[in-house]
This record gives sequence, structure tokens and C-alpha cells, in this order.
Amino acid sequence: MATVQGFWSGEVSSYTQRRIDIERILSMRTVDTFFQPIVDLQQMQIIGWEALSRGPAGTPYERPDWLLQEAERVGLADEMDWLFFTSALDHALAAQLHGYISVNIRPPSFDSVVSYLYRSDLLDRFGAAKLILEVTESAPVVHPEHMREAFQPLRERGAFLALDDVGAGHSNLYILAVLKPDFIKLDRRLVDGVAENPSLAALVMAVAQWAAKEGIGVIAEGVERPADLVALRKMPVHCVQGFLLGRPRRHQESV
Ligand SMILES: [Ca+2]
Repeated sequence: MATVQGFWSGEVSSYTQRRIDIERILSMRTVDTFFQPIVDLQQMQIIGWEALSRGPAGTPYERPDWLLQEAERVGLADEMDWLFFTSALDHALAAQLHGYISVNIRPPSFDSVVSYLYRSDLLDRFGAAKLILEVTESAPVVHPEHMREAFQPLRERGAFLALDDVGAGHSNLYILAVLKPDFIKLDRRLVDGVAENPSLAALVMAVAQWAAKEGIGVIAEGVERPADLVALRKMPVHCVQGFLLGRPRRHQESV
């Protein structure tokens, strides 16, 4: 990955400097993509990977949430989202990773990403049935009906829709019921400690049972403890993700 060391400002201070930093990252595409395994809970086999973006290493922009927040502050969040998305697909294609590739999309960028995928040949090159679009919690899903309708042409070509961070943030139950994604990703705050906390366990079980009735796959995120893994195996949860199963890695290490 190219580095922005040398011209990066060194401190995130003024609006103008921030804007210059963000524009440089966008024009030089100095973002990287790590991949974290998604593991089938019964077979304990890797069935896919979540693509996770990183900003320029060694700068305050390395953390993707911080980078997106800074891009938002200078009015370039959609552009950064697009760079994250295209970088993730480029890295996944280059790595020839097996299984699903799950890519995060902020709700404000959803329409433009979906229409681009529909128009371009990227979906054919990538393999539509490998792609999961994860709608993230970073901004509210204002019109889940619209989102569901907008995604339909991609669904017909085989792609999947996931709702991220379910149980926390903006991903509320109403959105879940209307959007009816192919997968839900249970937020780590519901998953961590599920083995010892009966209230948490009852909640996860209720959501997972509802999802099973609706034909929605359940992926539990943030699994870091063996006890939680054991508890989740007793529930209708299909897949798990977390440090216990594998940390995010560069693609060279992922194949
Ligand atoms: Ca995610």
C-alpha cells in the first residue's frame, strides 16, 4: 500500500488541512482492506469474509470509523464510502478469496452503489452470488421499503443483503421487519457475555428464532470467548465472527 507519510499534515487540526488530507487519501486511494473470516457455526468452516477498510497506516486516519467521520465533516463521506467499497472488491478479486465477501455500505451511499453494480460488469466479474452488501449502522436507514425495492434487481442476480449491528445503533426491529434482509448481523454488544447473561441469551434466542421463521440467516459478531461460542451453538445462529475465530488480516494472509 502506498503511504501518505511525508505529506500528511501530522495533526488533524483545521478544516482546510483535514479537507486536504481527505482529498489526498481519495485521490491516491491510500486505503487498505483487511478480511475477517465468517465461520459456519455447525461445521466450523470459513464460509466467507467481511471486508474491513483501513486508512493510511501510522496516521490518525488509520481507523476507518475516524476516517469516515472526518470525511463526513468535510463533506466527502460518500466519496470515502465509495473508495472503501471499490477497494474492498479490488482486494477481494486480487486475493481470489473463496466464499462470500461481505462489504459494508453506509445507507446514504446505498442507492448509488446498487445502481452502479447493476449497470457495470463488476457484479459478473466478481460473481453476484458471492457478494453480501452489509448496510451499516453509521447512519439511519430512513426508508427501508425503498432500500428493499432498490436492492431487488441485485437480489434477482444472486446478491445478498445483510443488516449490520442488529440490536444496537440505528438497526432497530422495525427496519429489520420491513427490510427483510438475507442475513442479520447481531451486534457484539448482544453477543459478548451471552453465555452468562440469561437476559441477553433470551433476547438473542428471540431474534434468532424470528429470523429462522423468516428464512433470514443469523451471523453473530464479536465472538471472543469460547463460552459464548458454546452458548450460540444451542441457538438458531448460523455463523459467527470475532477474534476467537480469526482477526482481520490482509488478503495475502487470508488465502
Ligand atoms: Ca460490518
